[in-house]
Amino acid sequence: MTRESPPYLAGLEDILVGQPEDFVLTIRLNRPKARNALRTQLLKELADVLAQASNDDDVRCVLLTGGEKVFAAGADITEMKDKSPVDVINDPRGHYWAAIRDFAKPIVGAVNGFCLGGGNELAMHCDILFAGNTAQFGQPEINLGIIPGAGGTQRLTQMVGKSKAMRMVLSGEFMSATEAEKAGLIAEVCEPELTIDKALTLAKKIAKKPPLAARLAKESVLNAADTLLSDGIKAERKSFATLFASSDKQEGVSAFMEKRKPTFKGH
Ligand code: DAK
Repeated sequence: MTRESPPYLAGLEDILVGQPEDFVLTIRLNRPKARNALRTQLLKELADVLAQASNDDDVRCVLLTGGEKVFAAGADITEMKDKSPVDVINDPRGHYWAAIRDFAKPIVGAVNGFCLGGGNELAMHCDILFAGNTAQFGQPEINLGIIPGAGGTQRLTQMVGKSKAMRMVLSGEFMSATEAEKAGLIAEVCEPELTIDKALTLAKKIAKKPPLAARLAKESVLNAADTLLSDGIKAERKSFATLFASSDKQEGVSAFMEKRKPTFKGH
C-alpha cells in the first residue's frame, strides 16, 4: 500500500522518512558525516515524526535504522562542550526522548555498525532489534567523564543483566552483535546486507496484526520492566478485557471460524 499525500513532514535535515508502505513507516538516521550523532535537531525531528505517525492510521509499525557503518555514534559531543548542569536540566532533549519512549506503536530497529552511547539508548527504545554481524554496541560515555543519560544504565541492565551492563558502562568496552543476541539485547543477528530486509519483513508482519492489540501488547510487555509483577498482571488483564470490546477481536475470531483471512481496522 502506498499513499501519495500528505508528505511526511517536509524539511527534515537529519532523518529520512518514506511514506508508509504496507502500514510500515521507515525512518533512517541520516547524518553520515557526523556518524549519525544525535544532535538536538535530529532528536526533535524523530520526536516530531513519531508524533505524526501516532495519529496516522496508515502507520501501524515503524522501522528505525541508521547507516551501513554506524547506526548512531551517540549524543553530539560538540553540543555538550559548554553545557552546565542547569543547561542539561533545561535541555529540550529530555522531551524528545520522552516522546520516543511513549510512542505506542511497535518499533522494529535494524542496526548495522557502531551503536554507541545515546545511539545504543535509542536502539533500546526499539521493541525488537535486528543487527548485522559486524554491529557493535557500547556505552562509552565514561570515556568522556559522564554516564549514560537516556536510560542506558537501566535498560541495558534489564536487557543484558548486571555484570555485562557494568562491564560496558564502567569500561566502555563494546559488545559484539553475536554476544548481544546471546545476552538478549537483540532478537536476531544476520548478514549486514540482510538486516533491513529482515526487520522490514517482521515490521510488515506486525503491521498486519490488529493495531489495537499490538499497541496494548507492547504496553503490557514494557510494563514487565516498569511495574511490580502483580501490577503488571492486573494491567494485562484489563487490556485483555478491553480488547473484547474491539471490532478487530470480533473480526479475528469470526475469520478463524469461517476459515478466511481477517481484515483488521484498528478499532
Ligand atoms: N558527536 C559528534 N561528532 C561525532 C561523534 C559524536 N558522538 N562521533 C563521531 N563524530 C564525528 C567526528 O568528530 C568526525 O568529525 P570530523 O572530524 O570529520 O569533522 C566524524 O564524525 C567521523 O568520526 P571518526 O573519524 O571518529 O569516524 P570513525 O568511523 O573512525 O569512528 C566511531 C566512528 C563512532 C567509532 C567514532 O566516531 C566514535 O567513537 N565516536 C564517539 C562515540 C561516543 O563516545 N559516543 C558517546 C557520546 S556521549 C542525554 C541523553 C543521552 C546522552 C547525553 C545526554 N540527556 C537526556 C541530556 C548521551 C551521551 C552520549 O551518547
